[in-house]
Amino acid sequence: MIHTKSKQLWDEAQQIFPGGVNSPVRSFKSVGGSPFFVHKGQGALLQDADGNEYVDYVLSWGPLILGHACPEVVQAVCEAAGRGFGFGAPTEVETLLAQKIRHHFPSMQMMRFVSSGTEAAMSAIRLARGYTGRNIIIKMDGCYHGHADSLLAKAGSGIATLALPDCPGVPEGITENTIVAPFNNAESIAEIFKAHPGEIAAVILEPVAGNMGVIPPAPGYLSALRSLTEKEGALLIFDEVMTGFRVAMEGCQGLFNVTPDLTILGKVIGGGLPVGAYGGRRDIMMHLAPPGPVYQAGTLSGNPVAMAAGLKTLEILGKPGLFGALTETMQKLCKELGALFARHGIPVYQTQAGTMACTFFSDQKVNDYKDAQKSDTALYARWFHAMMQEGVYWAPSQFEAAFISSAHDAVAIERTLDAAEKVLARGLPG
Ligand code: HOZ
Repeated sequence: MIHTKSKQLWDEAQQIFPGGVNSPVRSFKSVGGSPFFVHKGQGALLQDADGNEYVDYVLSWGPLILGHACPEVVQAVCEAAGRGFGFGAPTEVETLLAQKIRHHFPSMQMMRFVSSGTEAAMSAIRLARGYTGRNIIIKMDGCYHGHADSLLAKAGSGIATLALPDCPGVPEGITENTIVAPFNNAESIAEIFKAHPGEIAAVILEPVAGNMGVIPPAPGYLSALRSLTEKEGALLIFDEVMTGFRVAMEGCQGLFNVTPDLTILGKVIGGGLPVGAYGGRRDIMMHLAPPGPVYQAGTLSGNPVAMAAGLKTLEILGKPGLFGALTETMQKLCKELGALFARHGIPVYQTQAGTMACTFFSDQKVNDYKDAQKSDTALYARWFHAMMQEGVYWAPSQFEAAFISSAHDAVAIERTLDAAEKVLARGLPG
């Protein structure tokens, strides 16, 4: 593949954007090399600036569950845009999207739209602290909830010790109210509550982790967190930005039958446009301004064009049988890929949750972030580049998810498996 134009664009981008990008992972820093620049997307395919075509399993990091430029969604966006791009005033489409979401997430009795998952997570944390009058938040190692200061924290020296900043620029005073625990370890959460009685405002997690690769919850883990938080008077917050309408139409809370107090959504609910949301029990949400004292605002919140994209996406996604078919396609792809890796003697540990999946280049089970970090990231990088050269775009990091769309038809799947066979038959020499 030739990437002449992309390399020229890359040189220009690096002059004006730190690392050449507006968000880190797309820089290819995790896998080496330099990124191609996208010219357009259509269905399951991306076309780069040099005209190269790829079957896309990133799908803008999950939102495009109907594929790129889905005609019905494009039409809904154009119609909305033709009525104005935004007003800073209420519009009916906001209510329609919220009602559609609540149909699938009944725990979200009330909700608030914002413009990103980060904004939704930081707002939910503030609301949990305001509602409980407590300060400490427990998050899980390897779970990502956006880049709000209090959530950019790494584990302290012991299980119940307060967290340390995970990057410069985050004052210790901020992360002193965050405790980081291992994912899939309910005993550690019990220990933290025991060490901090009456101080924990909330436990926040991705119920299926998607930002350390895809790691499902261990049996009973989510229900144990539900029991612990209920007993201790803390809120349980499910960050379903990635898993919402990706692992199931009812998210993890429906799939695993564990109801959180607050839920954070994003990605699919915006249909590819910038939308985040947080919501939950009415008695909690009514603590938000204007009815309550907890402040949160956003000029572009509930943007009608973005709302239209999300509403049309969920209307189509909710058609009988569609989500199940998508899940089956992902299952088939994972099974076939697993057989290819086995046939070529490459140990991998595969995970799947609905329409998202991950192939850890590891010869052992991956149950938490420490396990995930034992993966052979150099081998993953060689797989990534070899597949890209064959016209398949996988996530440019071992610690991300692969996503599928309704546009990933049999042709796209066969192209993917043919590419994998070629790549693995050639080997992935170090
Ligand atoms: N954390 C994002 C996906 N889960 C990566 C976005 C980016 O850096 O491009």
